[in-house]
Amino acid sequence: MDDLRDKYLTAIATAADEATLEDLRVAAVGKKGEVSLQMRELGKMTPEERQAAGPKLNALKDEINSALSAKKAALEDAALDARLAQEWLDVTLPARQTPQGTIHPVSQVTEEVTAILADMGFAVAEGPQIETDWYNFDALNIPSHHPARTEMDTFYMARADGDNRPPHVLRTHTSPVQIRSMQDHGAPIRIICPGRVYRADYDQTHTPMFHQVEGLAIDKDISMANLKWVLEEFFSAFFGTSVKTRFRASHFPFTEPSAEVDIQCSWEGGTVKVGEGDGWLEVLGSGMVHPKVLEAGGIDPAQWQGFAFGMGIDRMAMLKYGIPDLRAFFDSDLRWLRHYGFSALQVPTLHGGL
Ligand code: 2NM
Repeated sequence: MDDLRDKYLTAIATAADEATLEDLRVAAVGKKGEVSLQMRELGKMTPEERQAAGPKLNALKDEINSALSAKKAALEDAALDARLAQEWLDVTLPARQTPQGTIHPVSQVTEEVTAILADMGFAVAEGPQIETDWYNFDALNIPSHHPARTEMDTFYMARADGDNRPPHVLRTHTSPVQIRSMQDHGAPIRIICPGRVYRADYDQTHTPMFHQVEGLAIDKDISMANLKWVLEEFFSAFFGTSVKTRFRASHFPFTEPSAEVDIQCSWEGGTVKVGEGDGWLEVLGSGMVHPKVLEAGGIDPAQWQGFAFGMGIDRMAMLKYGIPDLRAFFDSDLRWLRHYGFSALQVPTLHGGL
């Protein structure tokens, strides 16, 4: 019996992990363990022999059980110590600094433009940036051979070989949102669509992603005169001074007639000032929505008519806030952002800042 005691107490003391300990428990005091088997032998003994052996076996079983639980506790302590040594954390260290950004000029100007036009009764509409070529081109009366449709100008979404479904594109203007809005809400309608648009173009004055806001007003008797009033009112509110406009005849597939709009400016010492002088700056395209475009939007051109316009937000931000280089807009340079960006307190309210 002393052999058994030495064997198990030594093995328990040197066990490396809890699995080994469990194996030892089963082998010694489990149902068919060595100590248990010896206890079963007690039944075959004489009362005298049993008097001598019984208490010793019970004591051995107790001793092994306490050695097992003591070792188990020791192994758990060691595991916890090892984990604490690994996962220590110095809570007295100074907090890591998160760089503080600002409101980007594009966001600021989008808010300003939206606030002014919303005050004139235009609702904001949004839509997908990945469009079908139907919404981006066909619905806008852009013919299938038009250069704007080529991969030179438009980003086409990748296609698996043999997939002959009509292609998807990154929208090249926000007009598809206006088609969707006409289909969803019908006429009359007054909306603006601000958002990101994409064209395969990158140089001093073009980035492959830029921002646009387009306006649309459809009713029974909307005319170019309404367009002119809205735009002059808009530019004066946006630049904070009365701004003259000049309409020049132009051509777009989605409007007829079409006009490009210039705003009054002066050019002095290399800087442009809007609302003074006798120079002109082209900032916007517009016109009366083409009957085919109304039809694509599910609106009857025999009953309804209206104007649409589109302008570049990035360009408006450069003009209003004197930002010289367009490409710096999308560099995510914190120093640039701290110089040209805005604080939350400068977000426009029509009653204050504008
Ligand atoms: C422009 C110029 C002229 C325009 C047309 C439409 C629509 F969908 F209603 F037909 N939205 N925007 C439009 C018209 C846009 O951007 C230079």
